[in-house]
Amino acid sequence: MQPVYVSGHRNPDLDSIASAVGYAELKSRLEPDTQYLPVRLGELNPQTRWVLERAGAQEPQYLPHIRLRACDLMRTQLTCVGEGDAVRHAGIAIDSDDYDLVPIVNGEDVLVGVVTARALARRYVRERHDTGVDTLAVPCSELMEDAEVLASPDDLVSDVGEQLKHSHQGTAIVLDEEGRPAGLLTRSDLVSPMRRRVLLVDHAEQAQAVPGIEQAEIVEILDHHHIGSIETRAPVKAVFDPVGSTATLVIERFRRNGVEPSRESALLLLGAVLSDTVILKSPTTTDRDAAVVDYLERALEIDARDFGRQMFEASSNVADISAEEIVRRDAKGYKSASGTPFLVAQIEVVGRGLLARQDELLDAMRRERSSQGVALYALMVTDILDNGTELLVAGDVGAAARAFGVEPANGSSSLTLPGVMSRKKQVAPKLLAAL
Ligand SMILES: [Mn+2]
Repeated sequence: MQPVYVSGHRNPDLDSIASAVGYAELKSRLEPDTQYLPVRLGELNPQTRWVLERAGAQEPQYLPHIRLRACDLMRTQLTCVGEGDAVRHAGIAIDSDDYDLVPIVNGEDVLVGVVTARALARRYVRERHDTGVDTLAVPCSELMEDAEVLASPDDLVSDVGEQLKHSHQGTAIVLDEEGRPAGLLTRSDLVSPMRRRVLLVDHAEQAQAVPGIEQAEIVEILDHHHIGSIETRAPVKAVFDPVGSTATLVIERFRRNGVEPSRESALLLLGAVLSDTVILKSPTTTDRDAAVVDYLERALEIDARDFGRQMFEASSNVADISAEEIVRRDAKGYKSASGTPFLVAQIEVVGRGLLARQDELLDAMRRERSSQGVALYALMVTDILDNGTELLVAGDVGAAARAFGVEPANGSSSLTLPGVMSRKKQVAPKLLAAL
């Protein structure tokens, strides 16, 4: 039986990975006859890697696509016959396996050709007729021909089918890396092929889903976003429940079923709730997210807020990134009402660690300001946990200070702006009006 892949969205975040791992664990425990396999659709972000490491959990397997592959459909019950064996053995194999051909292999079990039922019949009839001699004792190598359609286990069934259409043999031989037959695919296998199965967590948008989703069978959707563009052929259980994270829904289902998550999954899921809700502070947070965090805090015997803060600190670590890159990588250009060009960059941090590099950052900003020919270059150092921004300014600090109605500390090039988080809504408009 093929597994059910449990998949979050592309460019996976922690919630997508943790929910896939956690929900696959729960489903496997509830339905032991089905294998639920968590997968990832891309590289893990630093936050996810940090939590996986803390939890001692495995990185989920990478799933490049969910289109049907030769290995999903091929028949693995097959008899191969040695090239030196008598043709009689090929006949027996064809008869017992009910294929139209039999793979012929050398001493290393590597495919060297095929003997087809048609060739066998033709030869037998002709020689009986001509000579009255039973020819079934000659070696297979005498009757052998080249295999017309060869495939690798990962080849797409649609591609193999296309080749089979134009082949007389009507059967594809799937070879492993060493060239040994691993399975067979016949034309009749392609008539109404099965689909690979997937359970979607944390998304329901076709463009965010695993490539080939339109060919797959979606068995369930568990999500906390808006209802997206996914289409299904059959009715499926689909949940779109607006809580702070999909991990919240996963933990609620563990509890409802009286199942305790493993320690690894519990820590991953806790990280995911804290990540999506910015430690229960984002406006999307609900009481149910808080209840799940309470439960996990007790189950894991850890301080969730402290864990969350460490998680954000570890993943917002920019110590290794140069000042040039920090001031450049998320910079947006503007022109004020009076025609003054300026740039505002932003970096999200946790804690005040980055501000120790203030002089270095300001030097880089001054260089950028002159090379880009702007009047003012600002960098928002935004603390996502403390809900505030330290605005570093290269240019007329006094003018920027007046725009926000604050006083810069004596001789300082930085403004403290509590509650300011949004460049678009809280910073750019003020500078656009004031400069
Ligand atoms: Mn999410």
